[in-house]
Amino acid sequence: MALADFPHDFLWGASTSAYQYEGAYNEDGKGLSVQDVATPPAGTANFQLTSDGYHRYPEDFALFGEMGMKSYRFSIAWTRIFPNGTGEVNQAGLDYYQHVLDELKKYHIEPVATLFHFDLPAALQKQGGWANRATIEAFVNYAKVVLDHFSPQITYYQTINEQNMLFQGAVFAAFKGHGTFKDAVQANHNMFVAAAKVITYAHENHPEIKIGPAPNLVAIYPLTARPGDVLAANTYDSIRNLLFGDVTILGRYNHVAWHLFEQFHAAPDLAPDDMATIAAAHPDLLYFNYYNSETVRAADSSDMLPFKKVLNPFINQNEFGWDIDPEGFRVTLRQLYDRYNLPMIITENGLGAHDTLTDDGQVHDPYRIKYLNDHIYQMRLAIGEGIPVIGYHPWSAIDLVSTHQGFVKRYGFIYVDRGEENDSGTLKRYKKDSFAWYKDVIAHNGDNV
Ligand code: BGP
Repeated sequence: MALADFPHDFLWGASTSAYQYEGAYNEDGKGLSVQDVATPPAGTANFQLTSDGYHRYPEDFALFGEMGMKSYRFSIAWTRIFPNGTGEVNQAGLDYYQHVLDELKKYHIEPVATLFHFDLPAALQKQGGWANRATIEAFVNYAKVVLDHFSPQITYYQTINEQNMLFQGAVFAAFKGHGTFKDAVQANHNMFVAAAKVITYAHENHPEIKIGPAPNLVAIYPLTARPGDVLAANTYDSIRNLLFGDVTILGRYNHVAWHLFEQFHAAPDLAPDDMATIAAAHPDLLYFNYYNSETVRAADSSDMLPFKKVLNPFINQNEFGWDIDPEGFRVTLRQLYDRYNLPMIITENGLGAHDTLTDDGQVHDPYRIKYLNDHIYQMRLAIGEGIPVIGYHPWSAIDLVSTHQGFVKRYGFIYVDRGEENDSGTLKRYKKDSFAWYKDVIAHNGDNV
């Protein structure tokens, strides 16, 4: 079978997020986010300086332009716009992102913006965070300001990055005694309502906008063909993956997830209009992040949940223990298109590794090239099957601080010298081997993969 061509206007991009890339955590009126006040794991970098993108984006975007990037997926820091989450707009924050857009325009790079990427204003967290319904209105208010201010400059928006990972984090925290399962479910529900309101507002006021959620989605396999393992995989898929597309796109909770919440006496409290609000919002696109697949077996009596995550004996892991599964990417693309029938943009996909800068300023990262190449190949096969993937944004455009494992877990096409984990280093930028490779892929519109 001949390989399909990528669409001529395919968005070959790359991705970052504000709190991981910008630094300048307290400059120009920015308020503190939950990331700024969190204690990072011992010995790993915090989010105060990161790649210093706040000051160095012109230099970085010139490199993005050199790579030929067609689009750039980044996030807007809520705390730059509303330092405390609500209240007065911080004009300097809006101005900063205007400069970002102006600079991208120089290189004809399409902005793909996330409204909320893990960086809730700390002031809102103090009042209960997403479990407090007041956060819904705060988010909608912030999003309206952003959408109105930057329209029509930004077409592609995601509402919430990896809501499902936020939910999973809250569930695991609850099982360790921090908060309750019910709070986690309620916070998750409130995010659904907030995102729905923003989607509807965008459509009513800025019809050019293409907006949707950005969950982290994976292929889920049963460890064996034993029916109990298959059932466990089915349950896990419903709650870990499908719940997020189902509520946001289909406008309903799937039964498996809802039943599980009820079993734990944790079904969310619904305000009278909530489900109508959710059902009224129709995302234009499904954006999603794909890194790996996951494998589960049936739970035994000591397990809290009706599935247990296990290693897949047929799949290699990266040095941080994440499964590497390009075919799982195609499984996921097929499953999502079957269920939701929406065009898709990949907002993250990538390999975290310890890279080495050689004395002559090179970074040889064949492992990253292989990972990305294999995933792009599967995406190309999926497009050949008629699945409408319209953009791809590897994580990450440039090195930045990992969510949990510091600066040494690098993902970028561009190496940033941060010295040792907790030094600022020189912050000098170096092109990795993967930079030239991705430049070539883009120049050939993917027909060399
Ligand atoms: C996703 C997040 C990103 C990024 C990425 C890699 O979950 O959306 O913000 O951090 O994963 O994960 P990590 O940094 O933990 O390796």
